[in-house]
Amino acid sequence: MGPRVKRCSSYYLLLNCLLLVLILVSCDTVKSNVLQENEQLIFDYIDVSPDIQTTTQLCFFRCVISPSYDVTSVHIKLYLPNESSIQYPMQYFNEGFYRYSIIYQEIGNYNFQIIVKINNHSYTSINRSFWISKSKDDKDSDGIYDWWEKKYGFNPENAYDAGNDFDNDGYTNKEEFLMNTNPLRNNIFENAWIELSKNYIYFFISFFFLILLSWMSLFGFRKVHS
Ligand SMILES: [Ca+2]
Ligand SMILES: [Ca+2]
Ligand SMILES: [Ca+2]
Repeated sequence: MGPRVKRCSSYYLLLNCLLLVLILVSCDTVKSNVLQENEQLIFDYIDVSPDIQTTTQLCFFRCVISPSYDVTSVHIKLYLPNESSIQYPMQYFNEGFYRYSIIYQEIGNYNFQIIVKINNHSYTSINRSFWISKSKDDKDSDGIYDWWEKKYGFNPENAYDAGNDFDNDGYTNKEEFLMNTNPLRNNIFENAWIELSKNYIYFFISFFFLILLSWMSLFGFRKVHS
């Protein structure tokens, strides 16, 4: 074997070594891009904005997941106020960031989860909720503002309390809100004034006849004694 053949063999050996190193490095890269058995998918961020929305505006959903490689699909599963559910694919924006937007018409409380599929495995996020309301100031759309419900200890996320009469004065909580009275206190003078205000025409007619009768009585009394 001549020196030239020996030199060629050394080059081949060196080339093989380089190829082997390259294969090992690439294998390692592929290995690191697969979600491992004990590696957990992390939902870094899940958001809906705003969380109280009216029926005419867009709701924006966003999520960031990591690791983001090998993701097969990302869906949002929505539970509607009528307790049915519906699932939509989320739109890929950039690394790990997905989004979705929609306008809802049905008033009430909505819940949602993000479902991520990776290599036939399904990962589900925690539950989040938001409201579609008639007004952003009235979350449960019962006709009473949130701040008023909180002030008197009612539930701004339950429309049922609007029809209750907590202080048993004959006026519902919603009526007391509209009249700007205290729904926790039964005040007979306040109630009498409300009834009087409601029937002010009868009040003035009655008052007129009272004055007329008083005057006639006084006139008759004077005539008898004159
Ligand atoms: Ca309310
Ligand atoms: Ca309420
Ligand atoms: Ca009441």
